Amino acid sequence: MSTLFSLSKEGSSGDHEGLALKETRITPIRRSGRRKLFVITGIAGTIVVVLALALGLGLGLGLKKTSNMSYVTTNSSFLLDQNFVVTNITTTRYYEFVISEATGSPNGFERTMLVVNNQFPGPLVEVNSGDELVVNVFNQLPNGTTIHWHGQLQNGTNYMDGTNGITQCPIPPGMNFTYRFTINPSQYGTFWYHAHASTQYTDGIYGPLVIHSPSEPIFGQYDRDALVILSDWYDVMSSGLLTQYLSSAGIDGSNYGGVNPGAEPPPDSGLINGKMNGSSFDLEPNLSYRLRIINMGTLTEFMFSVDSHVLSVVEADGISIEPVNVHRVPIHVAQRYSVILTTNQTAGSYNVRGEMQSSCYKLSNPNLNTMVLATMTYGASPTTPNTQDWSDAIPALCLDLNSTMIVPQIAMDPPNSTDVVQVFMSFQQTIQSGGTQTLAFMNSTSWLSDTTNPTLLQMSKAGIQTTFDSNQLVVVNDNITVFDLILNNYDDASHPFHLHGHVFWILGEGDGSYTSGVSQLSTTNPPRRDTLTLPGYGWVAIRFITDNPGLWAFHCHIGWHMAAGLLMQFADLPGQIQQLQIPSYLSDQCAQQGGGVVAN
Ligand SMILES: *[C@@H]1O[C@H](CO)[C@@H](O)[C@H](O)[C@H]1NC(C)=O
Ligand SMILES: *[C@@H]1O[C@H](CO)[C@@H](O)[C@H](O)[C@H]1NC(C)=O
Ligand SMILES: *[C@@H]1O[C@H](CO)[C@@H](O)[C@H](O)[C@H]1NC(C)=O
Ligand SMILES: *[C@@H]1O[C@H](CO)[C@@H](O)[C@H](O)[C@H]1NC(C)=O
Ligand SMILES: *[C@@H]1O[C@H](CO)[C@@H](O)[C@H](O)[C@H]1NC(C)=O
Ligand SMILES: *[C@@H]1O[C@H](CO)[C@@H](O)[C@H](O)[C@H]1NC(C)=O
Ligand SMILES: *[C@@H]1O[C@H](CO)[C@@H](O)[C@H](O)[C@H]1NC(C)=O
Ligand SMILES: *[C@@H]1O[C@H](CO)[C@@H](O)[C@H](O)[C@H]1NC(C)=O
Ligand SMILES: *[C@@H]1O[C@H](CO)[C@@H](O)[C@H](O)[C@H]1NC(C)=O
Ligand SMILES: *[C@@H]1O[C@H](CO)[C@@H](O)[C@H](O)[C@H]1NC(C)=O
Ligand SMILES: *[C@@H]1O[C@H](CO)[C@@H](O)[C@H](O)[C@H]1NC(C)=O
Ligand SMILES: *[C@@H]1O[C@H](CO)[C@@H](O)[C@H](O)[C@H]1NC(C)=O
Ligand SMILES: [Cu+2]
Repeated sequence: MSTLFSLSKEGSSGDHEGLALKETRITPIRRSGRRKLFVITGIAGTIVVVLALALGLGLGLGLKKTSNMSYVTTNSSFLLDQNFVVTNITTTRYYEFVISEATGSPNGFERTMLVVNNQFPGPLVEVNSGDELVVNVFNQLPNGTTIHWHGQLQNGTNYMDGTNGITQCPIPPGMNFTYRFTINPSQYGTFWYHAHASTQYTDGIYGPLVIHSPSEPIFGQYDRDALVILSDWYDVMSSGLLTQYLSSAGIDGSNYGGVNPGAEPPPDSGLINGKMNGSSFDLEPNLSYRLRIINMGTLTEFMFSVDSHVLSVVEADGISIEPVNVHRVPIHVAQRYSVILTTNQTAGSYNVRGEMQSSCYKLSNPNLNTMVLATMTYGASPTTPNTQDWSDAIPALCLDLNSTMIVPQIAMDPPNSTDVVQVFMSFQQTIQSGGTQTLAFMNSTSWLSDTTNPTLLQMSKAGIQTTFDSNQLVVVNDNITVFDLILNNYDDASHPFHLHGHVFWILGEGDGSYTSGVSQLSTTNPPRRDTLTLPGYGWVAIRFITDNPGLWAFHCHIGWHMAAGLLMQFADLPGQIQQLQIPSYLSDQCAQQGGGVVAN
């Protein structure tokens, strides 16, 4: 079966006969030749998977202690340095990243982790808008890896986007890749970086990227900066869980109330700044703090709050917004919000809460404590807080902060669209030799990375290419196009979608399927961001301009879903791709791939 994309010129009629809602999930479709690594046969294959997991646990509990792997460190403070000079005079900032395995126990359970510079979360990268950023990544893992700079426009440097199979090949073990790019002068706010190969970031390869600017509308309107990194956490390596997730039987449901092929592994814990229930924010009284909240998790939407403190939301994904007061902020995977918190209540200690929205999972984990706590203290010695949570109910909708609350301070109406792309995402059972497998689809394509010939290199060699192998859905358009992208969800769960290399406008969202001319769209200063949540059995309409030459992933940021294929690509201005200054070591590393190992 081959799925080749050619640009649909007729625009969207909004209808999609034959794809009835709720029926798609179980439509079996026949595919072959995919994911041989994960194809298992009958009972024997299941035993192999189970044994592999048991072995993994054994290693985790026993052998590891005798190895000479170093122990991860976690910073005790996540306050930003007040002496960082925010300026529009640009400079070059150098970082060295060593990616390696290490032993750690963020939730009290010791395991092998994958980390940057032996730190978890990874080191802070702090720059001004317009700075050049140089990060040499030295891969000391036994597997290939890449580092993606989430939300960076990478205008003219698509090859520094760090996306396995799209903009580069995995950095081979023992090799370096130097990421060098200019932070777009128009960008500031809260970002992050993470591994973009298979589900590696789930094991710990992630950290914050803060971009300052005197031009940021909220610059100078608060006293101090602090990071709040939320993540979900597993007791075992993600690679084993991924093999189970993509297997015929699915995740071993015995711990979770039954077998459910296609259901994501639910996490074992949640973390705030790399710790379960142990982080502390030691603040000064009577100051305003900008809390930069980043969800670096793999599956979980969090509801963030601080007892007795109203939060004023001022940033969403790097865009300053009109301040809006809330008690709680919902934040899905890969999203960021900044909130201003004023330390003007009674001196003492307060609970900081990251409540995991486990109702969004397909499988529940009875051992998961969904209320992740940290302690905020000012004007007193820290004690265990006995403060009360806000009493307002949390809607179990698994949705974003209401769009009506996201009003960009720098108002910008989008230009009129010149083209429409409609896409349907679904999970479908596929038939493989000897079993079935639940994969994720954008239209009829389930993505599989080409780790030896990324689509960017294909295009840089071939010029304007419009046909790709059957695992790539690529929208190619050689003119600057203003796209309306309509994404319809045939799954009951919501999905946080991220578009690389662009900031998009959110024109609308709703239940059911989008209907042209009926579904409400807004083009008056709509929210702009880089990651949004597509509602379960719903739709979103976003608008963006294809003025950034290169290949850009558009994918669900739930690690399991991307690895199951929930990714498509946009090729902007392919006529300019051959002019990109792709470093020769990028293609050299493609020639050095081991071959055969499928690593989405
Ligand atoms: C840089 O910032 C200074 C002071 O904040 C301002 O006067 C100047 O116009 C800015 N320069 C540019 C190029 O933006
Ligand atoms: C952790 O602490 C070290 C040393 O104080 C500092 O260099 C680094 O930037 C800190 N990392 C984060 C994420 O704050
Ligand atoms: C390397 O990849 C293999 C195959 O996916 C996996 O079994 C193994 O756990 C990975 N190792 C690390 C350290 O990620
Ligand atoms: C990779 O980078 C590290 C740190 O800069 C350096 O020590 C090492 O020699 C480099 N390795 C290779 C293969 O270039
Ligand atoms: C959090 O940690 C404190 C101190 O170690 C402990 O008393 C408390 O029971 C823990 N709470 C949870 C929910 O784990
Ligand atoms: C605390 O600060 C917030 C935000 O500035 C303000 O709305 C509130 O009234 C203040 N409360 C007290 C007790 O001063
Ligand atoms: C904050 O300032 C007010 C008024 O200046 C003062 O009464 C109060 O004690 C201060 N709060 C703390 C915790 O120091
Ligand atoms: C968002 O807010 C608007 C205006 O308050 C309201 O009409 C709408 O129902 C809200 N949407 C959701 C999903 O809560
Ligand atoms: C954009 O579309 C609107 C509504 O269709 C139309 O009134 C307007 O003239 C268009 N603007 C431009 C610049 O084409
Ligand atoms: C996805 O499928 C729909 C319905 O068949 C079609 O209209 C649309 O053009 C397809 N989108 C892409 C990007 O191929
Ligand atoms: C790009 O635009 C030009 C002029 O409007 C048109 O002739 C050409 O067909 C367009 N190319 C594509 C690939 O749409
Ligand atoms: C990228 O740079 C080109 C050329 O300077 C410019 O026309 C385009 O608008 C830029 N795109 C973005 C997303 O910054
Ligand atoms: Cu998803």
